[in-house]
Amino acid sequence: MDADSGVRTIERFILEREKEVPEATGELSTLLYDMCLAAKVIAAAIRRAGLVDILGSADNVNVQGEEQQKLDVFANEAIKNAMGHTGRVAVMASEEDEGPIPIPPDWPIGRYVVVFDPLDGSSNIDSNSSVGTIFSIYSRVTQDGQGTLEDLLQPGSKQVAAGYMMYGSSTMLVYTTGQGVHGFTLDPTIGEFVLSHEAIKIPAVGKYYSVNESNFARWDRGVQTAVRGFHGDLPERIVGKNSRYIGSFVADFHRNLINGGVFMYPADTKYANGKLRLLYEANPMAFLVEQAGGAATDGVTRIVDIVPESLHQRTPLVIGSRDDVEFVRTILTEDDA
Ligand code: AHM
Ligand code: MG
Repeated sequence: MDADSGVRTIERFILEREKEVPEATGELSTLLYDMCLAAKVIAAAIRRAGLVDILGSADNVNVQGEEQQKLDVFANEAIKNAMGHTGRVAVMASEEDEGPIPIPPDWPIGRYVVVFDPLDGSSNIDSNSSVGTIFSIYSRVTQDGQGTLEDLLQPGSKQVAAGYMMYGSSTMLVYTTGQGVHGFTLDPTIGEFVLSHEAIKIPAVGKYYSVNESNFARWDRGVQTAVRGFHGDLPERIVGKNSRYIGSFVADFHRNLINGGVFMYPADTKYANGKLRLLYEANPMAFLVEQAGGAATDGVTRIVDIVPESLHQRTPLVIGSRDDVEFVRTILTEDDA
Protein backbone atom coordinates (compact mmCIF):
# COMPACT_ATOMS: atom_id res chain seq x y z
CA MET A 1 0.00 0.00 0.00
CA ASP A 2 1.53 3.38 -0.92
CA ALA A 3 1.40 6.29 1.51
CA ASP A 4 -1.50 8.00 -0.26
CA SER A 5 -3.55 5.07 -1.42
CA GLY A 6 -6.86 6.89 -0.97
CA VAL A 7 -7.79 4.75 2.04
CA ARG A 8 -10.53 6.56 3.93
CA THR A 9 -10.42 5.96 7.64
CA ILE A 10 -13.57 6.42 9.67
CA GLU A 11 -12.11 9.61 11.15
CA ARG A 12 -11.50 11.15 7.73
CA PHE A 13 -14.90 10.01 6.47
CA ILE A 14 -16.78 11.48 9.45
CA LEU A 15 -14.85 14.77 9.15
CA GLU A 16 -15.66 15.01 5.44
CA ARG A 17 -19.35 14.48 6.20
CA GLU A 18 -19.31 16.96 9.04
CA LYS A 19 -18.08 19.72 6.72
CA GLU A 20 -21.33 19.30 4.76
CA VAL A 21 -23.42 20.13 7.85
CA PRO A 22 -22.84 23.79 8.81
CA GLU A 23 -24.41 23.50 12.27
CA ALA A 24 -22.30 20.46 13.27
CA THR A 25 -20.14 21.10 16.33
CA GLY A 26 -17.97 18.02 15.91
CA GLU A 27 -19.12 16.64 19.27
CA LEU A 28 -21.14 13.80 17.80
CA SER A 29 -18.21 12.89 15.55
CA THR A 30 -15.93 12.68 18.54
CA LEU A 31 -18.44 10.49 20.34
CA LEU A 32 -18.43 8.14 17.35
CA TYR A 33 -14.63 7.91 17.51
CA ASP A 34 -14.94 7.08 21.20
CA MET A 35 -17.26 4.24 20.20
CA CYS A 36 -14.63 3.08 17.65
CA LEU A 37 -12.09 2.90 20.44
CA ALA A 38 -14.43 0.73 22.51
CA ALA A 39 -14.97 -1.44 19.42
CA LYS A 40 -11.23 -1.98 19.01
CA VAL A 41 -10.83 -2.89 22.67
CA ILE A 42 -13.73 -5.38 22.52
CA ALA A 43 -12.59 -6.82 19.17
CA ALA A 44 -9.09 -7.40 20.58
CA ALA A 45 -10.54 -9.23 23.61
CA ILE A 46 -12.77 -11.39 21.40
CA ARG A 47 -9.82 -12.30 19.14
CA ARG A 48 -7.95 -13.58 22.18
CA ALA A 49 -10.99 -15.29 23.67
CA GLY A 50 -10.00 -18.78 22.62
CA LEU A 51 -6.47 -18.28 23.90
CA VAL A 52 -6.92 -16.93 27.37
CA ASP A 53 -9.20 -18.02 30.14
CA ILE A 54 -11.86 -15.46 29.32
CA LEU A 55 -14.44 -17.81 27.83
CA GLY A 56 -17.33 -19.12 29.82
CA SER A 57 -19.74 -17.86 32.40
CA ALA A 58 -18.95 -15.05 34.82
CA ASP A 59 -21.14 -16.83 37.40
CA ASN A 60 -23.43 -13.87 37.33
CA VAL A 61 -27.03 -13.38 36.31
CA ASN A 62 -27.96 -10.09 34.58
CA VAL A 63 -31.18 -8.09 34.88
CA GLN A 64 -32.86 -10.18 32.18
CA GLY A 65 -32.21 -13.30 34.29
CA GLU A 66 -29.70 -14.63 31.77
CA GLU A 67 -26.29 -15.95 32.56
CA GLN A 68 -23.71 -13.31 31.76
CA GLN A 69 -20.63 -14.36 29.87
CA LYS A 70 -17.28 -12.93 30.93
CA LEU A 71 -16.98 -11.10 27.64
CA ASP A 72 -20.40 -9.48 28.25
CA VAL A 73 -19.05 -7.99 31.43
CA PHE A 74 -15.85 -6.92 29.71
CA ALA A 75 -17.67 -5.31 26.75
CA ASN A 76 -20.09 -3.51 29.08
CA GLU A 77 -17.23 -1.99 31.07
CA ALA A 78 -15.29 -1.09 27.91
CA ILE A 79 -18.19 0.94 26.52
CA LYS A 80 -19.05 2.59 29.83
CA ASN A 81 -15.40 3.64 30.18
CA ALA A 82 -15.08 4.88 26.62
CA MET A 83 -18.34 6.87 26.76
CA GLY A 84 -18.53 7.98 30.38
CA HIS A 85 -15.18 9.77 30.48
CA THR A 86 -15.64 12.08 27.53
CA GLY A 87 -17.62 15.04 28.84
CA ARG A 88 -20.03 14.50 25.97
CA VAL A 89 -22.56 12.16 27.61
CA ALA A 90 -25.33 12.94 30.13
CA VAL A 91 -26.50 9.40 30.94
CA MET A 92 -26.22 5.88 29.55
CA ALA A 93 -28.22 2.65 29.62
CA SER A 94 -27.01 -0.86 28.90
CA GLU A 95 -28.80 -4.13 28.36
CA GLU A 96 -26.59 -5.48 31.14
CA ASP A 97 -27.48 -2.86 33.80
CA GLU A 98 -30.80 -2.51 35.53
CA GLY A 99 -31.13 1.27 35.74
CA PRO A 100 -29.71 4.42 34.13
CA ILE A 101 -25.89 4.58 34.25
CA PRO A 102 -24.79 7.96 35.61
CA ILE A 103 -21.62 9.75 34.54
CA PRO A 104 -18.81 9.04 37.01
CA PRO A 105 -18.25 11.70 39.69
CA ASP A 106 -15.88 14.54 38.74
CA TRP A 107 -16.44 14.04 35.02
CA PRO A 108 -18.16 16.79 33.03
CA ILE A 109 -21.68 16.06 31.87
CA GLY A 110 -22.47 16.45 28.20
CA ARG A 111 -25.55 16.62 26.02
CA TYR A 112 -25.78 13.14 24.52
CA VAL A 113 -27.50 9.98 25.71
CA VAL A 114 -25.97 6.61 24.84
CA VAL A 115 -27.90 3.34 24.91
CA PHE A 116 -26.22 0.03 24.08
CA ASP A 117 -26.24 -3.74 24.02
CA PRO A 118 -22.56 -4.40 24.73
CA LEU A 119 -22.37 -7.94 23.39
CA ASP A 120 -25.41 -9.24 21.59
CA GLY A 121 -25.63 -12.93 20.80
CA SER A 122 -23.15 -13.73 23.53
CA SER A 123 -24.36 -17.32 23.82
CA ASN A 124 -22.58 -17.83 20.47
CA ILE A 125 -19.14 -16.94 21.80
CA ASP A 126 -18.19 -20.38 23.02
CA SER A 127 -18.72 -21.79 19.53
CA ASN A 128 -16.66 -19.04 17.88
CA SER A 129 -19.63 -17.54 16.00
CA SER A 130 -20.12 -13.86 15.26
CA VAL A 131 -21.32 -11.53 17.99
CA GLY A 132 -21.85 -7.78 18.00
CA THR A 133 -22.35 -4.52 19.86
CA ILE A 134 -25.37 -2.31 19.10
CA PHE A 135 -25.68 1.37 20.06
CA SER A 136 -28.01 4.36 19.83
CA ILE A 137 -27.25 8.01 20.50
CA TYR A 138 -29.88 10.64 21.38
CA SER A 139 -29.71 14.29 22.42
CA ARG A 140 -30.74 14.81 26.04
CA VAL A 141 -34.16 16.37 26.65
CA THR A 142 -33.57 17.47 30.25
CA GLN A 143 -31.59 20.67 30.72
CA ASP A 144 -28.65 20.07 33.04
CA GLY A 145 -27.07 17.84 35.68
CA GLN A 146 -26.98 14.07 35.32
CA GLY A 147 -29.35 12.77 32.63
CA THR A 148 -32.46 10.92 33.78
CA LEU A 149 -34.84 8.17 32.73
CA GLU A 150 -36.72 10.79 30.71
CA ASP A 151 -33.64 11.25 28.51
CA LEU A 152 -33.43 7.50 27.97
CA LEU A 153 -37.08 6.79 27.20
CA GLN A 154 -37.26 8.60 23.87
CA PRO A 155 -38.82 7.05 20.77
CA GLY A 156 -36.38 5.72 18.17
CA SER A 157 -37.38 8.51 15.78
CA LYS A 158 -35.33 10.86 18.01
CA GLN A 159 -32.03 8.99 17.50
CA VAL A 160 -29.22 11.20 16.19
CA ALA A 161 -26.92 8.25 15.47
CA ALA A 162 -26.99 4.48 15.68
CA GLY A 163 -24.78 1.63 14.67
CA TYR A 164 -23.31 -1.74 15.37
CA MET A 165 -20.00 -3.47 15.50
CA MET A 166 -19.77 -7.02 14.26
CA TYR A 167 -16.96 -9.22 15.47
CA GLY A 168 -16.90 -11.81 12.70
CA SER A 169 -14.29 -13.04 10.26
CA SER A 170 -13.33 -9.37 10.26
CA THR A 171 -14.48 -6.62 12.61
CA MET A 172 -16.92 -4.15 11.06
CA LEU A 173 -18.53 -0.96 12.26
CA VAL A 174 -21.69 0.20 10.50
CA TYR A 175 -23.32 3.49 11.48
CA THR A 176 -25.77 6.17 10.48
CA THR A 177 -26.22 9.76 11.56
CA GLY A 178 -29.26 10.11 9.33
CA GLN A 179 -27.22 10.63 6.16
CA GLY A 180 -27.19 7.09 4.86
CA VAL A 181 -25.55 3.96 6.24
CA HIS A 182 -21.81 3.44 5.98
CA GLY A 183 -19.69 0.42 6.82
CA PHE A 184 -16.04 0.25 7.87
CA THR A 185 -13.76 -2.74 8.28
CA LEU A 186 -11.04 -2.83 10.90
CA ASP A 187 -7.62 -3.20 9.26
CA PRO A 188 -5.68 -4.93 12.03
CA THR A 189 -2.33 -4.04 10.46
CA ILE A 190 -2.90 -0.30 10.97
CA GLY A 191 -5.52 -0.48 13.76
CA GLU A 192 -7.97 1.71 11.83
CA PHE A 193 -11.51 1.28 10.58
CA VAL A 194 -11.39 1.91 6.82
CA LEU A 195 -14.36 2.63 4.58
CA SER A 196 -15.45 -0.60 2.91
CA HIS A 197 -19.22 -0.14 2.33
CA GLU A 198 -20.30 3.41 1.43
CA ALA A 199 -24.02 4.31 1.29
CA ILE A 200 -25.39 0.82 1.89
CA LYS A 201 -28.82 0.16 0.35
CA ILE A 202 -30.85 -2.93 1.22
CA PRO A 203 -32.63 -4.56 -1.74
CA ALA A 204 -36.41 -3.93 -1.64
CA VAL A 205 -37.05 -7.69 -1.85
CA GLY A 206 -34.80 -10.04 0.07
CA LYS A 207 -33.24 -13.37 -0.77
CA TYR A 208 -33.44 -14.60 2.79
CA TYR A 209 -35.80 -14.92 5.71
CA SER A 210 -34.38 -15.32 9.20
CA VAL A 211 -36.51 -16.55 12.07
CA ASN A 212 -36.21 -19.21 14.76
CA GLU A 213 -38.61 -21.76 13.27
CA SER A 214 -38.44 -24.02 16.31
CA ASN A 215 -40.99 -21.55 17.73
CA PHE A 216 -43.48 -22.19 14.90
CA ALA A 217 -46.10 -23.89 17.11
CA ARG A 218 -45.87 -20.98 19.61
CA TRP A 219 -46.73 -18.25 17.05
CA ASP A 220 -50.16 -16.96 16.30
CA ARG A 221 -51.78 -17.83 12.99
CA GLY A 222 -50.82 -14.63 11.18
CA VAL A 223 -47.12 -15.13 11.83
CA GLN A 224 -47.38 -18.77 10.76
CA THR A 225 -49.06 -17.67 7.52
CA ALA A 226 -46.35 -15.08 6.82
CA VAL A 227 -43.60 -17.65 7.35
CA ARG A 228 -45.46 -20.09 5.09
CA GLY A 229 -45.33 -17.32 2.50
CA PHE A 230 -41.54 -17.22 2.90
CA HIS A 231 -41.49 -20.99 2.41
CA GLY A 232 -43.10 -20.47 -0.99
CA ASP A 233 -46.60 -21.66 -0.01
CA LEU A 234 -48.29 -18.41 -1.19
CA PRO A 235 -46.78 -18.06 -4.70
CA GLU A 236 -49.50 -15.65 -5.83
CA ARG A 237 -48.44 -13.21 -3.06
CA ILE A 238 -44.72 -13.68 -2.47
CA VAL A 239 -41.81 -15.54 -4.02
CA GLY A 240 -40.35 -18.12 -1.60
CA LYS A 241 -37.01 -17.36 0.05
CA ASN A 242 -33.97 -19.13 1.38
CA SER A 243 -33.68 -19.58 5.15
CA ARG A 244 -30.67 -18.25 7.09
CA TYR A 245 -30.61 -17.99 10.89
CA ILE A 246 -27.51 -17.69 13.02
CA GLY A 247 -29.18 -16.74 16.30
CA SER A 248 -26.91 -13.71 16.62
CA PHE A 249 -28.97 -10.65 15.75
CA VAL A 250 -26.13 -8.46 14.49
CA ALA A 251 -24.86 -11.17 12.15
CA ASP A 252 -28.36 -12.05 10.89
CA PHE A 253 -29.17 -8.36 10.40
CA HIS A 254 -25.86 -7.59 8.65
CA ARG A 255 -26.24 -10.41 6.14
CA ASN A 256 -29.77 -9.33 5.31
CA LEU A 257 -28.72 -5.67 5.04
CA ILE A 258 -26.07 -6.51 2.46
CA ASN A 259 -27.88 -9.26 0.50
CA GLY A 260 -31.52 -8.39 1.15
CA GLY A 261 -33.68 -10.30 3.58
CA VAL A 262 -36.12 -10.11 6.44
CA PHE A 263 -35.45 -10.98 10.07
CA MET A 264 -38.30 -11.68 12.49
CA TYR A 265 -38.54 -12.27 16.20
CA PRO A 266 -42.30 -12.28 16.68
CA ALA A 267 -44.26 -12.68 19.90
CA ASP A 268 -44.82 -16.29 20.92
CA THR A 269 -46.39 -18.10 23.84
CA LYS A 270 -43.05 -17.97 25.71
CA TYR A 271 -42.17 -14.32 24.97
CA ALA A 272 -45.46 -12.37 24.86
CA ASN A 273 -43.67 -9.31 23.42
CA GLY A 274 -40.96 -11.08 21.47
CA LYS A 275 -37.44 -11.52 22.80
CA LEU A 276 -35.54 -8.50 21.57
CA ARG A 277 -35.41 -5.18 23.40
CA LEU A 278 -36.82 -2.00 21.96
CA LEU A 279 -34.06 0.33 23.17
CA TYR A 280 -30.94 -1.76 22.75
CA GLU A 281 -31.71 -3.86 19.68
CA ALA A 282 -34.82 -2.85 17.74
CA ASN A 283 -34.50 0.96 17.64
CA PRO A 284 -30.87 1.27 16.48
CA MET A 285 -31.33 -1.38 13.80
CA ALA A 286 -34.63 0.23 12.73
CA PHE A 287 -32.90 3.60 12.25
CA LEU A 288 -30.15 1.90 10.20
CA VAL A 289 -32.48 -0.17 8.05
CA GLU A 290 -34.73 2.79 7.25
CA GLN A 291 -31.68 4.84 6.28
CA ALA A 292 -30.71 1.99 3.95
CA GLY A 293 -34.17 2.00 2.34
CA GLY A 294 -35.65 -0.88 4.34
CA ALA A 295 -38.31 -1.05 7.05
CA ALA A 296 -38.83 -2.18 10.64
CA THR A 297 -42.09 -2.83 12.44
CA ASP A 298 -43.41 -4.77 15.40
CA GLY A 299 -45.44 -6.60 12.78
CA VAL A 300 -47.78 -3.66 12.25
CA THR A 301 -46.42 -0.43 13.80
CA ARG A 302 -43.17 1.29 12.79
CA ILE A 303 -40.59 0.51 15.48
CA VAL A 304 -39.20 4.04 15.79
CA ASP A 305 -42.69 5.43 16.52
CA ILE A 306 -43.11 3.32 19.67
CA VAL A 307 -42.81 5.43 22.83
CA PRO A 308 -40.84 3.37 25.35
CA GLU A 309 -42.23 2.92 28.85
CA SER A 310 -39.33 1.13 30.46
CA LEU A 311 -35.64 0.60 29.78
CA HIS A 312 -35.73 -3.12 29.17
CA GLN A 313 -39.04 -3.46 27.37
CA ARG A 314 -39.22 -6.02 24.60
CA THR A 315 -40.93 -5.76 21.25
CA PRO A 316 -41.83 -8.13 18.44
CA LEU A 317 -39.62 -7.25 15.48
CA VAL A 318 -39.91 -7.60 11.70
CA ILE A 319 -36.96 -5.88 10.01
CA GLY A 320 -35.25 -5.83 6.65
CA SER A 321 -36.17 -5.49 2.99
CA ARG A 322 -39.07 -3.05 2.53
CA ASP A 323 -41.45 -5.23 0.51
CA ASP A 324 -40.95 -8.24 2.76
CA VAL A 325 -41.69 -6.26 5.93
CA GLU A 326 -44.78 -4.87 4.19
CA PHE A 327 -45.85 -8.40 3.21
CA VAL A 328 -45.83 -9.41 6.89
CA ARG A 329 -47.79 -6.29 7.87
CA THR A 330 -50.42 -7.04 5.22
CA ILE A 331 -50.83 -10.62 6.42
CA LEU A 332 -51.04 -9.61 10.10
CA THR A 333 -53.68 -6.95 9.46
CA GLU A 334 -55.99 -9.20 7.44
CA ASP A 335 -59.24 -10.05 9.18
CA ASP A 336 -58.56 -13.75 9.42
CA ALA A 337 -54.96 -13.37 10.69
P1 AHM B 1 -28.92 -11.64 23.98
O1 AHM B 1 -29.10 -10.14 23.96
O2 AHM B 1 -29.17 -12.24 25.31
O3 AHM B 1 -27.63 -12.08 23.37
O4 AHM B 1 -30.14 -12.27 23.11
C1 AHM B 1 -30.42 -11.77 21.88
C2 AHM B 1 -30.16 -12.83 20.84
C3 AHM B 1 -30.11 -12.23 19.47
O5 AHM B 1 -28.78 -11.97 19.09
C4 AHM B 1 -30.72 -13.28 18.61
O6 AHM B 1 -31.35 -12.74 17.48
C5 AHM B 1 -31.71 -13.94 19.51
O7 AHM B 1 -31.23 -13.74 20.84
C6 AHM B 1 -31.82 -15.41 19.25
O8 AHM B 1 -32.77 -15.96 20.09
P2 AHM B 1 -33.27 -17.48 19.93
O9 AHM B 1 -32.13 -18.32 20.39
O10 AHM B 1 -34.47 -17.55 20.81
O11 AHM B 1 -33.60 -17.69 18.48
MG1 MG C 1 -28.91 -8.47 23.08
